[in-house]
Amino acid sequence: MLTLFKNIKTYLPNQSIISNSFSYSYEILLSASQQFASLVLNGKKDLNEARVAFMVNPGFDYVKVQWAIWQAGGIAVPLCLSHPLPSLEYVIDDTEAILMIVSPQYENLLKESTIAKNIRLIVLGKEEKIPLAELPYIDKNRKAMILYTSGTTNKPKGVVSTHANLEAQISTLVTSWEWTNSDHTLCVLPLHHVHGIVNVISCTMWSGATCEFIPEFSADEIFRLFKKGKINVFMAVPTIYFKLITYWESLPITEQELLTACMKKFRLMVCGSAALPVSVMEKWKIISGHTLLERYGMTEIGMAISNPYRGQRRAGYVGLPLPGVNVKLVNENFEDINEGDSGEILVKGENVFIEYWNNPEATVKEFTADGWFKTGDVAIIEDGYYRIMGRNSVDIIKSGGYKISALEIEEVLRTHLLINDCAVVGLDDNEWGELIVAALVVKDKAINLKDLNTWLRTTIAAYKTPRKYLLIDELPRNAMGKVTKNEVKKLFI
Ligand code: MCA
Ligand code: AMP
Repeated sequence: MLTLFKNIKTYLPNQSIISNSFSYSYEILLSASQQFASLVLNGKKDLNEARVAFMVNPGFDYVKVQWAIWQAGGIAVPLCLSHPLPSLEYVIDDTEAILMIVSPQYENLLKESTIAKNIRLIVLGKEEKIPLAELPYIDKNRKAMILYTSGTTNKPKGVVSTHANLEAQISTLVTSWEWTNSDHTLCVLPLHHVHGIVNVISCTMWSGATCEFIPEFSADEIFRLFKKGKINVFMAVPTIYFKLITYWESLPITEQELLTACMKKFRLMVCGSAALPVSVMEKWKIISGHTLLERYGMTEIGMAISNPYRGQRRAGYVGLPLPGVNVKLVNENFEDINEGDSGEILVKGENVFIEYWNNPEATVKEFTADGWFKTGDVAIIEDGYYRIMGRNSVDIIKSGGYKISALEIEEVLRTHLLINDCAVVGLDDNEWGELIVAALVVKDKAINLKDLNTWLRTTIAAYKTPRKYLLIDELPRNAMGKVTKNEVKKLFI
């Protein structure tokens, strides 16, 4: 992100951020972040890759804090705003964060915990003013960010990206999607994942463009801002496009026509994080006049494959490898496959993360001996375009664009006093992509499922909680005694 800070010098007067009805230039943003970096340094010369966790609302403050951490030499660890305390503490403990920065509304949630763990806490708005410090030199190969991703293990893993990784992820998108400083985008995504952090905010900042923020997803608010006629780039997950379509359909015809006219003037609309259903793509085309540009990415690699900005965007396909990203398909022995066969996607390039935090075993396991990252996603190439066919693991669920581990939910469910065993699976769903459901073998069939759900939400995020439960006597298993998740899915149909 060091190039980012160099780029900024050329567009200091441009409008960088609009949030909470205020507009900020790059000059203001940079100077506020440098001031804050001094506070973060707290007399030290360099944070030397110390982890700084932050729970900050989307907007000016978020970017200011993120840039301050980077300029002070720290590793930025953004926390999910909707996570309950145990999930937040998991990340804080795992990263061994030395500093925690929060928007005022999260102070009460985290205060006790930071005191108990002896972590310095900065509450925005209550920070002391200190003189501007000299900021350290940061090499590109230093670690910049840790994002937590759920996977085939029961605990989320910290994905460590360097400044060089992030720069590669951003620059390929800026070039391929032709970002310019006259672009104006709207950030509606959570900011503890690559989609919001890299594709939306960082590409905007790299280009000297404008990013407008809303505090949380709201179809009404998104359309209200679209109507102002400034926004020309929009990115979201399929569930959001689904929700926007439903909302648009509920509007009077005059309002629908007005919105369609506004959206037709956009330069680019992108969709990703989960498979875009062809029906959603087609409906969105009617509503907005745009053929959504679908792309494929992952926390560990940023974006790898994208439909073209200019050229054919094919429904049901994710396109071609982005410049600078090497992609290949392999069989289960990690050998190249024959043309026309499907295989696991492997990725190599400067965009690929360096390691899972504090987890060398997982790092070794997820790379081939010659350095290709194993995505676990299966694809096929048809007429030159990649099509995603599915995933290697049934234990990974994609719901609302979030990657969710069935194993993580099962582990928590099994700690409930009335549950003997369980199996969590994802069912195909038009709106959410997959809907999380759980089959339970219980000690007492009078178990109150509403209470169970409330209890679960005290430990894991609401978006990870099952939408449906089914009480069964026994889980379906194969001859080896392993639960057959495809059979579990059938029980719900
Ligand atoms: C929320 N709800 C859900 C989910 N999320 N139900 C099922 N599945 C979910 N995933 C439920 C809540 O529990 C709540 O239920 C109700 O929906 C409303 O909750 P709320 O949080 O208000 O939902 P929302 O605001 O309507 O959010 C929907 C959303 C959100 C905007 C689509 O899920 C979202 O922001 N998704 C984007 C995630 C994302 O950025 N993924 C990128 C990671 P109740 O009322 O019962 O409490 S992937 C990535 O970064 C890679 C690199 C990539 O390729 O991009
Ligand atoms: P995450 O780890 O949250 O970054 O999620 C990455 C995963 O999202 C990938 O491994 C894919 O399974 C899925 N994904 C991202 N983009 C797409 C897409 N366009 N189509 C299908 N799956 C996608």
